[in-house]
Amino acid sequence: MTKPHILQVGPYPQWDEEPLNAAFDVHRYFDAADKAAFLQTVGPQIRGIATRGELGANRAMIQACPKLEVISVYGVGFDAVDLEACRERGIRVTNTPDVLTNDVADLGLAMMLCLSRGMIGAETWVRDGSWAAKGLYPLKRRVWGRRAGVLGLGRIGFEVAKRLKGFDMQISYSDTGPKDYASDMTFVADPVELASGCDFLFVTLAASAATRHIVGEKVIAALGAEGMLINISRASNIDEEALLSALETGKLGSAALDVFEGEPKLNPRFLALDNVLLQPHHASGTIETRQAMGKLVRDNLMAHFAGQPLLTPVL
Ligand code: 8YV
Repeated sequence: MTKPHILQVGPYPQWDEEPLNAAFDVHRYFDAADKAAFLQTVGPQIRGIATRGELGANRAMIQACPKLEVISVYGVGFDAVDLEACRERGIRVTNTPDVLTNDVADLGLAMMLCLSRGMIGAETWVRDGSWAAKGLYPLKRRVWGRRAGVLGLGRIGFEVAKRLKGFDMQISYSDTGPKDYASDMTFVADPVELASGCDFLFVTLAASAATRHIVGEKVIAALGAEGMLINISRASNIDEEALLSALETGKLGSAALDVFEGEPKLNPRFLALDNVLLQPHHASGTIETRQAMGKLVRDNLMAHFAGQPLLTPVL
């Protein structure tokens, strides 16, 4: 029996490549020198797309595949998939929620601790001889017992809040409405008010056109010169120009960022700042989690082509 033709938009670890190629006839979009020509050639036979959260599938790619039935996203964020284009043709969409939730929350907490306690600088202080030459490392700021805000109390935001409780922090959150599973936290409807009442603001909400720049100049100013912004969602949730300006002028104390506009080519202004922690979009980047994500991508595709229910449908 012929294997379904799949367009693979971005690279996966080798442990995913083998089973994906065993189950499907895979066409590697990311290897093509002329991607438009490649799509024109292979698009007519493509029945499924295997993509990554940050790569998605835009309308042009979807339209180049007239037989497309399903898009499987390696990641929980599906904001880079043109859902409207999928709805118009009844194309199914899946993602990989839950399997990555805890890793992403773990890295969010690690970023807060690492930046607040100055761990990157402290490592250099030891390695470059400063400790011996200059003495004690400069004092930094504590985390435990201070105030944390979570913007978006979905799967990842809830796990972040759960971890924050372990630091005896005062936790508030903002979402579309109060959550019955968060009775021990304070609901704050307005993100500006949320930011004004916390020292650490976690941005954890799913990105969409509705959330674009939800963290703008007013939220950033409300977080203020003593505040830290931690973004483990999508860059589009933050007005990056306002963020950079506030970090450069000291209107915002610091930021720990795992995602950037134009990544991996982030704005060079970030590289000149000493009040940021920069991470390469790897909040879910552990062997265990990425193996689970890759399997879920394949299992969704195989379920679709076997006429079985999708495991984690978005659309
Ligand atoms: C993924 C992410 O690891 O889950 C998402 O949406 O952005 C990351 O956690 C990434 O999409 C993999 O390419």
